[in-house]
Amino acid sequence: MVQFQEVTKQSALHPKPAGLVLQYGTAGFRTNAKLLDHIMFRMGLLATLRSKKTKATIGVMVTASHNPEEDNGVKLVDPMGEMVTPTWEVYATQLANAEQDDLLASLKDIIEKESINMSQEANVFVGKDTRSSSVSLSKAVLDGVSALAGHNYGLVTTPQLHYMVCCQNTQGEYGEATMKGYYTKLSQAFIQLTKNASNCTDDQKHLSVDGANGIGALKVREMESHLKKELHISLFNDGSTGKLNHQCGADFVKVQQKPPTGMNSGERCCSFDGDADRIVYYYTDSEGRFHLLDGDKVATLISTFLKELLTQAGLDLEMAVVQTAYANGSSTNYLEDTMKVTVRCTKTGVKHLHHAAQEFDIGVYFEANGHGTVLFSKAAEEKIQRLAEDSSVANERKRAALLLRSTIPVINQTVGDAISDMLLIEAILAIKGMTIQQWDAIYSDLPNRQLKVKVADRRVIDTADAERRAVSPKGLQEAIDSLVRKYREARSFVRPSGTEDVVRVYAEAETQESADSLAHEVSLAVYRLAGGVGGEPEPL
Ligand code: G16
Repeated sequence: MVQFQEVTKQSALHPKPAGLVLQYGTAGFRTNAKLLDHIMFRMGLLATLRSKKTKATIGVMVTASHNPEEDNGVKLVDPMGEMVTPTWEVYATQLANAEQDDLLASLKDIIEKESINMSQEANVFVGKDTRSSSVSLSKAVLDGVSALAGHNYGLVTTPQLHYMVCCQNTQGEYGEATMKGYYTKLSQAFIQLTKNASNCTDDQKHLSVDGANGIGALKVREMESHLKKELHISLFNDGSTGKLNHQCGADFVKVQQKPPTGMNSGERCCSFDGDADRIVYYYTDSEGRFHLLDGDKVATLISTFLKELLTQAGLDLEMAVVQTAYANGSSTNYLEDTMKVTVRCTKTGVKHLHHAAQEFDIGVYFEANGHGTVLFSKAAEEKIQRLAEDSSVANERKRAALLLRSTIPVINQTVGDAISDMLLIEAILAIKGMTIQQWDAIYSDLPNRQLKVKVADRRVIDTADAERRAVSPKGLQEAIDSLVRKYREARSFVRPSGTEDVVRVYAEAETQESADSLAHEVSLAVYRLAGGVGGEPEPL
């Protein structure tokens, strides 16, 4: 077949280094950019097959998000803007690891297993972040789809690409599949929603944003003009001088628990990550103490706001908050015990949280690292709409229903989106007349610490119970259990990262000293029992 001849010809220009094996991880393939050319080409092929199979537009985003500048990566986006379905993650790994001579056979195998009609048209949207390697790597993706009609969006945030795919596949029902469409939808919804905030001063409308020297900085600048001064943004780490994610960005702020460089963090601030799908907030108080409001605090703020409105509207809709093992214990307790909200825990990776959130009328999902959004079921949206239009309901109920209805379009429901989350948070704070200090005071985080341990092969660690328990290597979980028993209000777990070649260690306890010491002791246990390399972890 002509198509296969073209694949053979093109793939010779994107050869696979013999013996290299890579896995479709937490958020796609991710490693040093130099190893990814053949992967990109092959993901272009796979996205084309997925498009033919689903008869819909598929997205390919070239980014390594929070990873350092020299890394890159790629993830596939399914028709409704969600992460690609797990069966196709398996195909992605299969195709990525087929040796050069076996590529065609591997491709044909997928076509056969999925009964793909190769004469079906395909459409693939491709986007990239600001990494220097993204230019040639996104070209490699396009080579993979070149025989077919691809649409290259060029520089976009990851959630913008998810949004475009969903708009395209809903024939515009979700929005217009252009950058202008994205800015217009979100900004108009934000302006409409914040009309419900009374007496908002200019100071309260001001926010400092750390763009992580990445794509989010470019895009927040573009968004600003659409906001009609309803939000005044001071942008830092805009990419003009600094390096991507270096000493800045949401991952740095969350893990280091300190403000990014180049920013005065005295007031309300937020940080995006390298592809703008995560957001964390923070401020430094008058005594110089840094306060982080991470994804758990964001989930609490949003779910409190929604729950209050549901109660006022008298709407019987089931709302849940979905978290991962990284969620601070205080947040889970607050949500369950004080707010009486259903809480679910899933494995790390927004794809897992997203699916769990879909099981509820309203699913608020956030990873502690600031990655998350809110999902409304179709039925929930319709109920809210009906109530908002019902002229017979009393004033308070009506106001709540109208507020709920205005909240929905501010949210990018396809995936976590730093720009959309920022607008939602800003609107909620304005409507509730709440300062960042009051938001922070909803509950107090248990002190915590995250560390990374280098091991020869991180796959030796296997976990269960939403990654809260290690089932291998032998003896590791017992070691963690006995270390945890030494501290008050303590908890710890370890898991292999799906985006970096490390094992992640999380610990929380009553005091920061205890959390630090527990994290260090657990790191040592990982190092000793799971084949650590590069020297034993030092105490903090
Ligand atoms: C990706 C995923 C997130 C995950 C993070 C870290 O984020 O989308 O869901 O929390 O990686 O994953 P891991 O601990 O497995 O390395 P991003 O922002 O880097 O795309």
